[in-house]
Amino acid sequence: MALQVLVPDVGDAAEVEVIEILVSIGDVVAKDDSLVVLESDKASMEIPSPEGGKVTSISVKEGDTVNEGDLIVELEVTVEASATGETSATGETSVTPEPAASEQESQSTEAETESEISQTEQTQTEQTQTEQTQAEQIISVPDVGGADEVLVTEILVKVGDKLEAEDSLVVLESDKASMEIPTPVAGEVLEILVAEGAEVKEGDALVKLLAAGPATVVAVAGNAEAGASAATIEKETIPAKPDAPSPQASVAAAAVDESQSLNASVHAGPAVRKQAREYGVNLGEVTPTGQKGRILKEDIQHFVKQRLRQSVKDQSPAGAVGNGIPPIPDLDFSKFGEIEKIPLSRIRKSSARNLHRSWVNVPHVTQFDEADITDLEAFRKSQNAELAKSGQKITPLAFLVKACVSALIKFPQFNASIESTYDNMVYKKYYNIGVAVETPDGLVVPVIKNADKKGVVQLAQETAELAALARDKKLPMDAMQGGTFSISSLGGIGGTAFTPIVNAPEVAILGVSKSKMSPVYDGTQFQPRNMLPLSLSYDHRAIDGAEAARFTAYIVQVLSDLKRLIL
Ligand code: CAO
Repeated sequence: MALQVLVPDVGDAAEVEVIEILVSIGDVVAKDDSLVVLESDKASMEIPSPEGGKVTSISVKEGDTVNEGDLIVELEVTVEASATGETSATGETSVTPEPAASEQESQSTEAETESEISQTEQTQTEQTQTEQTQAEQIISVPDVGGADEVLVTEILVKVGDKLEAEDSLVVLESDKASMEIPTPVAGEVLEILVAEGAEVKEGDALVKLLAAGPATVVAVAGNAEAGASAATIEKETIPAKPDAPSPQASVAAAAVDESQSLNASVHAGPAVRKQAREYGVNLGEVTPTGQKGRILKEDIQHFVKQRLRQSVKDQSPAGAVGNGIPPIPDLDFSKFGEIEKIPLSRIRKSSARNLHRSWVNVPHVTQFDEADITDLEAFRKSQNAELAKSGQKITPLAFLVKACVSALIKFPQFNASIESTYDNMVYKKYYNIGVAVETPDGLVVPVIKNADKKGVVQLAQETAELAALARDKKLPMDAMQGGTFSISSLGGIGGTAFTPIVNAPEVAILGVSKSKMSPVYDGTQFQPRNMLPLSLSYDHRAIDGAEAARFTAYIVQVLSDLKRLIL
């Protein structure tokens, strides 16, 4: 049987807006499953399905304004409809949501309440006209349409706020609806008597007000007829003390932070508010994209994504730095002259992160030394002359790789890593040498695997191939992994010394600067010798200074005496 679900009586609101469609055509819904969310100025409500069935058509879309009796959804019911609302002969059903019920009733009862109020007001005014011009009044939870307990999801005021009548005080939320509770009288907020997240029921105190002007209203606490749109108030007989807030009031004022007051003007449906609570999102900080400034679920998702990205950035060494290290501010350099912004390449971002991570984690020390490579250079050049026919070439780097492997075998602590827990040193029994390569996109460090098993010519060839691949952006990922020690050679460019950064979790890196002919005293006279500057940076947590001095001195020996290199 076809069943039409219509917009119910939604209290005194003439028109309400469809803010969310919760079903799609073809969905099978159970009785009481929510179909759409409607929202008036003061309340939003989910419209439940009166019966179980299949959604065959949806006659509204998000953003539509609808009136009582408008068709929302058509269902093909699977069981005989026994509508909770009024079912017409044609199967039309008008569903009455819980808050709407209270609002509906409130229409007829508000008049009664008003007349009660004015009668009481008259009596009260007569009784107190000479004694009292202001009174403290407690605003309490009204009838919330049958819901036993509702959740205080937002407190929209803070101590000291001056309110007009009908200004919203808090947002309450039941399973099916959320509603703003307005103050029925103008006045100043003296005390907030509930906390966000509290479960409250009809009659529970929400806010203490110092009513503006004479005490005009006395209502019976827990007035079952007041409805969601009119909070109940109690008049207390305590004399007004506007200039002396209670200690509790001060505490409450301190507890109400800025973010809560930001929520005062937020428009969002119950599903959105629920999602915001689940994610711990302050709706006041979310940028709304819905109609009339309404926050949508997508806005919360966007907000959460943004915050996650920001938090990653904050922890990223390339951006702001963790560990309490203040970040370097991003200045607006255009204030001082013309600028051009070019996005960083992926390689530069990644090396920036790695270098900074190493810089802040590893206590670096650099050991300097010089190797006499006069004989080595003579040998290399003679080899290159022979290799020229085959198009191959050996640079000093291949000898340096060979010398380093030899030193790593002799000093295994340089071919190791230290555990972050400081429990163990991990000694590696393989010798994979990373070689820093300059590329147009930034620094990359391809790894010569098992360098101990390769000769100088092969090492030279492999280094050249890896460098070419790196510059062509064709290095496979695994060619940059598994390094145990690194070499950074700036010798082809120049410089006398530099302090390379350890490629953690390796514990040492050898920097190589440009060799040059220097006068070296041999005990009787100065000799012209080709001297190669070396800079060994090491992780002082893993390596002692004396070991580093020995390690570097050994490399110097090996480079200075080719016979050792062969061994
Ligand atoms: N002293 C003097 N001359 C040197 C030298 C040294 N230490 N090292 C290399 N040279 C010479 C070479 O013999 C070659 O000379 P010829 O053209 O006459 O043969 C010339 O300098 C250029 O060498 P190269 O740079 O092409 O080759 P390489 O094997 O020395 O280096 C590579 C290869 C990939 C390491 C290099 O090209 C490179 O990218 N270096 C930069 C590394 C870098 O940026 N490090 C800093 C990282 S931050 O810590």
